[in-house]
This record gives sequence, C-alpha cells and structure tokens, in this order.
Amino acid sequence: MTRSVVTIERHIVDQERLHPEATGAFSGILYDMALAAKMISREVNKAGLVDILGATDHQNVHGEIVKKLDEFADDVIFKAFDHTGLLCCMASEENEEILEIPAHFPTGKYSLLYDPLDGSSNIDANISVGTIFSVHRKVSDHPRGCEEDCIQVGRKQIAGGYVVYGSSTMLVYTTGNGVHGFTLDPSIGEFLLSHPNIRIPKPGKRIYSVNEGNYARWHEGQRRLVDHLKGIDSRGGAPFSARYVGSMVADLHRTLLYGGLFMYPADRENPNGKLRLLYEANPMAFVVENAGGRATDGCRDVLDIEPTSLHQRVPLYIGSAEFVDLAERFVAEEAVAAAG
Ligand code: P6P
Repeated sequence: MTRSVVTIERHIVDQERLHPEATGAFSGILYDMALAAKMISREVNKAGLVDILGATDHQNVHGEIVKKLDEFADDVIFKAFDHTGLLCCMASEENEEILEIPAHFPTGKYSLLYDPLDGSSNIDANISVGTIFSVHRKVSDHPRGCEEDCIQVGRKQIAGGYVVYGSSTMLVYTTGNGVHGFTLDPSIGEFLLSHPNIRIPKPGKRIYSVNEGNYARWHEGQRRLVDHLKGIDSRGGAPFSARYVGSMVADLHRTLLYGGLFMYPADRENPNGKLRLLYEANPMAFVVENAGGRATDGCRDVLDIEPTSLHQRVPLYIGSAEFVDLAERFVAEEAVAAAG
C-alpha cells in the first residue's frame, strides 16, 4: 500500500486545524519558505550549467544579471516575504544589520532569521548545500520591527527548519509538534510529505562528524573526546565511523536520519567556534531536540543560551542524545581540569 500523497500545503492546513486559534499567518510563512526553496533549488540544481546556458558577462540568456548563488538565495527569500504582511523584520547571514520590511508594505507579528545558502562554497564541487531558517514572534513595542525581535533565546522559537539541496531537495521543519520532512517532486513542483514525524534513531549510528584538521587547535578535552571516538584511547569501546561533508545542512540531515554526533567545537583561535547561534545552531537544535536528540555548546543546551548579538557564534555538539551526553562529559572534564 503506497502512502497517501500529502503536499506541504495540505500538511500545513491539517496542522493549522490542530490549533483553532491559529490565524493562518504562521502557515503562510511555511508556505512562502517552501516557495522560496523551490526557486533556490531550481538555480542550485543548474549551477554547473551557468557557463553552458550562456551566462555571459554576468547576464544569463534572459538578460538577467547572474548573481552569486548565495546572494541570489538571499534575495529570493527576502522578496518571497517582504510584501506578505507576515513579518515585522528579517535577519540574514548575508547582511550585517536586520532587514526591515519596506515602508510601503505592511508588517506582521513574526520575525524570520535565515542563512540563505549555507555551505555555498561547496557548490562548484556539486556538494549538497542548504537554507536554514528560524521563526520567532515579534516581542518589541517597535512600530514595525527591530533587532530585539530577532535576538531571542532559541527556546522561544515557534518554528525552525532547513532545506537541503542534494540528490533531492528536502524541506524539514518543526513547530515543536514533531519533525516533518518533505521531498520536492520537480516534475509537479510540489513538496510531498516523505518523512512524517522524524525521530533520530536510538541507538544512533556510531558516526562522528568534525573537521579534524583543527585537532592541533582544540582544547585537551576535545582531543580526548575524538581520540575516544576513534578507539585510540585507553577507555575502550568500539570505534565510530567518521563522516564530514563540510556543509552543515548535509552533515546535520545525515545525523538526523541516521543518528550520530556532529561537532563544531571551540578552539584556541575561535573561542566560540564557527557556526552562528541564531540562524544555524538554534533552528537545527530545535529540529534535533524535537526528533529526540540533543544540542549543546559543550555545557549548556543551545536553546537556553541568551543571545547578545545577531551574528554571534557558538560551539556546537548536536545529534543522538547519548553521544551528546558523552561529548559533554569529556568537555566538562576539560573544564574541571582547567579550573584546577
Ligand atoms: P570548516 C560552511 O562554510 C559552514 O558554514 C558549515 O556549513 C559547515 O559545517 C562549516 O562551515 C565547515 O567549516 O571549517 O570545517 O570548513
């Protein structure tokens, strides 16, 4: 018996029915993110053909200026939302300041934060890339929207998710009521429910994912953790497998579906690691926690970290709860040792 064909639009309507108080505004945000994802997917999937399709002097065959794909994705998301009256403001990895809603458009009661095309440096090698997004309620008394509406603790998110542009394009999101995955059928231009109620496997696959090129810069506890995961320390235990794409959305999507542990730790040169709290770690942590996993900075749940700035970075350990617990034990040992 094949599964019923449920489009993301139908899923959103069904989910909205679960909340009689819902106004449909939030549903509109998910619908518009799916629209933006379709447009980005179309361009990402033909990236390698730009030279063949006649993009000359940065103009394509339609006379449109060919932008870098991350600038294109940033523009697509902004333009998908700026006129909807759903948002009070936006924040993007590509823009230092928040993005205000143009004065001639109405504003709404939500803020949207996003990394439009994470891992875009990998596109030339045809490696999966992704869009990451986080939705908060407007909290300021600013007449339209301001930074306060974006710089909020992750626990207050009302939605978080990502789009992975890989062998297929998938949109995965949570509003706190389960994690749901949709696969784009480009032949009909629809996202179809392919992964209802995703749960991170328990026990998870023994996979660890980290850039070991940073080993020399890691703190002692981090080094001992990875030595243990490789089975080369004296504590025993079967070694893990190593998988590292170098594109967060690809590494996190694998971790969500198979289990394992993804890490981007702090190091001596980067005391807060590399990944951004508000629009990378928080939405991914919201998804993974709602799938039964964990996400921490090594000692605190990511979702409990009170942010202070729009682009602040955070060390990240995320994935199967038992492996994140293990990582915390090693990092905590380091903190105890360092404290003397
Ligand atoms: P490194 C991509 O540039 C990115 O922001 C994430 O997608 C990815 O997880 C990380 O950086 C990779 O960084 O230092 O391992 O190349």
